[in-house]
Amino acid sequence: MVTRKNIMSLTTTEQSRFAAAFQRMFQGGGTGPFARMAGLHGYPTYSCVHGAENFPHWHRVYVNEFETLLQQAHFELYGTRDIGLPYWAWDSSQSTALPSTVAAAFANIGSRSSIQAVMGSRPSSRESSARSMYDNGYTLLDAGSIGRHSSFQSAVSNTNDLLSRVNTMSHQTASSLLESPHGGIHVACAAPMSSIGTAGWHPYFWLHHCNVDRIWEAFLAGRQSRDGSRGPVEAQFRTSNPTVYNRGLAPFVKPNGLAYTSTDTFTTTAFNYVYDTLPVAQPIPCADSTTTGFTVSGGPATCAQLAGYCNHATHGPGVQRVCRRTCGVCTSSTNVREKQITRSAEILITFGKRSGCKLDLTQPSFVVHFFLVPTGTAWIAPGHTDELGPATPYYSGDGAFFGDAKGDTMHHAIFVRHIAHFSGSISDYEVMALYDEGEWGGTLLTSPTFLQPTAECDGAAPVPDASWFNFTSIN
Ligand SMILES: [Cu+2]
Repeated sequence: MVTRKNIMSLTTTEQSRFAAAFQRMFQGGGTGPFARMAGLHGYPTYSCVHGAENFPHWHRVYVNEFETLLQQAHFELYGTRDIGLPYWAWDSSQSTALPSTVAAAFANIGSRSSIQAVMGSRPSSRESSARSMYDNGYTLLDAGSIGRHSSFQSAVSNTNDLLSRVNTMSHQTASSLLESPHGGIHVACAAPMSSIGTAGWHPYFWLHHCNVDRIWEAFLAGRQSRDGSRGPVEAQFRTSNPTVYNRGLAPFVKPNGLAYTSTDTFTTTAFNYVYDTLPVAQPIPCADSTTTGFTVSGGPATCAQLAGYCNHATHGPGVQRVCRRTCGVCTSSTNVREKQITRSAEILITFGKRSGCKLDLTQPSFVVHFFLVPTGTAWIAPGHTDELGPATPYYSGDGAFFGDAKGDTMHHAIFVRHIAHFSGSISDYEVMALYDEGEWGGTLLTSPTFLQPTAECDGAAPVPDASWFNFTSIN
């Protein structure tokens, strides 16, 4: 049994051994362990499961297969398989950084020569995101940039909502509420993490999905503590969605040669690992004062110190946007984010259409930002993602669509989900949406011109209207 640990809590020796074993997986290029695992998610094999209730189950097996190969590499180097895949605890504060040893090991993975060596051959023009990764390589975003992305902040907030009700949530709700912030983290990490086809080739993918699995484990443990065992939560999946429950988690097979199905995945000990700790719901911290990007009197500016600058008439819109984004949420002494809308009721806003003109996974990733505007109120749409934050009037957060420019055309009806807090009755509000293409610093569009034509739309691009938004009470 191995223990999966927070990557920030690894000892110096554990850090360097993980980094060395991870790098060793790149040996063998296009047929080596890393390429075999990365290629299973999207390009070139597209085996991943998204938008279905067995999303956590398929990824649990997938991440464990990667861990097994990591253990093999560790064995070749150190003569022991005693290493668990570390997780990136993006759900809690101060967790978007990596230890310097690991960061150094990851630094050159995206360089053009490195990515071309591990991919082995150039993707066809049909695979536009994979080809772009091969031709250009990529730069890993630093932790601060990822942490400031609105999708990251919404993912943390929505995951906290999930964690606050792990004992009572149904299997289906938990699965879909986990997938949505999971996609937000993908989008916040930018290309190639933001495309289904290329995400597996990004080193953060493995640490991210380890944490997604850990959050799922917190849900299973929460239901177990209420129900006395994991039987009832599994029975809920089996009886309400038998087709998906019984579906093989291809291409993975058990040691006995039979296909894994969801029933094999309800404990981690069956896969020979445990987590050091499981996440619990916690208050959302304000942006760290050191990440405001400003200095006052030679030191990092706190939000309280910045307030005077933010309101200064001579500072341009760029400064003011950053101020609103990083500091609009601070209360000076407690450093705790204030919810703009009273937390008296919560709903799930679902964006997407189940029939007719709809999205599919060939759609590139994007973000939908939701505003709950009291009916009859004049509303001026913000023009830039920098203007978005909990202090933006009527802003309730966002949901990320994690798709791909090209690739699997078999799956459909992927939905963006967002939990909104509001007071009164939802019928007193109008939901407004703005769209952006998901990269840091984007222009906000009132109409998503980047949506791709789909067959269901008779070859036209879908145009979302009010019928694309659904509300479900989750109280
Ligand atoms: Cu993912």
